Amino acid sequence: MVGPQGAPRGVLADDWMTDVPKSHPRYRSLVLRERLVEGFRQGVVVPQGLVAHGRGEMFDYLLGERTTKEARKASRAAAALLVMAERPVISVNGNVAALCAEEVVRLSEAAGAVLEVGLFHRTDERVLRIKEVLEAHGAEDVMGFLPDAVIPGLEHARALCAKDGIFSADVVLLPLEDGDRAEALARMGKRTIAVDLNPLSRTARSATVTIVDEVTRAVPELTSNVEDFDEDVRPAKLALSSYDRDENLAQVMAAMAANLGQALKR
Ligand code: PTJ
Repeated sequence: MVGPQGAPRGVLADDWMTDVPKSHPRYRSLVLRERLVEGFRQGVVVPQGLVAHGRGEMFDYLLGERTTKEARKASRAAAALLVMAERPVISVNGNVAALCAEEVVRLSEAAGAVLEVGLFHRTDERVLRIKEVLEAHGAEDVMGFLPDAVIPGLEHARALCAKDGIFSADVVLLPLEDGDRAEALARMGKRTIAVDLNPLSRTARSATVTIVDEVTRAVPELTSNVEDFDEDVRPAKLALSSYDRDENLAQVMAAMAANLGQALKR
């Protein structure tokens, strides 16, 4: 396979990037794809990340590509976990860095959370690039480059973590993940927040709080909820106690099924 400029296999030529006109009915969705392709060109996103995004897009389509009331409720509960946490950490992978680095840095500032790069397809070069992307948006002290701890019970590279980061966190935000780390962190007694468009995924079903929403919508919503709770823990506690993960996931699936049902009637 060669690119349009005769680029060799695996190397994307400049004009693989497409200028998406704002008038395009699928503008937002196409812009997110462009961000991922750019992230891939820069060595931030792995090819598997492009596939993972496609899976997410499918579920987002069923959701109507909007933040549902269920996602808003989960986001309030997640914000509650973050404001009540002593040592919150946000784990950042390649897709998240490419899609919403700026928003993630803002969330870390609002929540007083550490940012740690945690990769499934880990190389030192990628960790460094993602760290640089976050730093370009103002992040400081990004962890993950020199891991000095291991999450017990995980056999892949995502077990590697920072002792002062994920290893000693009490609450960990895990956007776009596969489930075994969420389960392993739960075994360590940590509370976890997943952002995952797939309500059936293992992560969605094992996190303490799961926000079923597209990550570029979910992260700013979470930041504004954290800012809203500020220091007052009473409404935060209420948001957490009135949230039931499995009930919330069931409602999300019902909303997806209803959207499909509507489409069948047309
Ligand atoms: O950067 P790395 O090396 O850590 O690798 C990142 C990927 C995403 C490749 C890795 O974590 C992976 O393989 O993840 P999975 O197992 O494919 O899970 C990703 C989940 O995120 C799936 O359930 C998708 O539906 C969901 N997802 C994909 N894109 C989005 C999303 N959820 C929210 N917003 C999205 N944009």
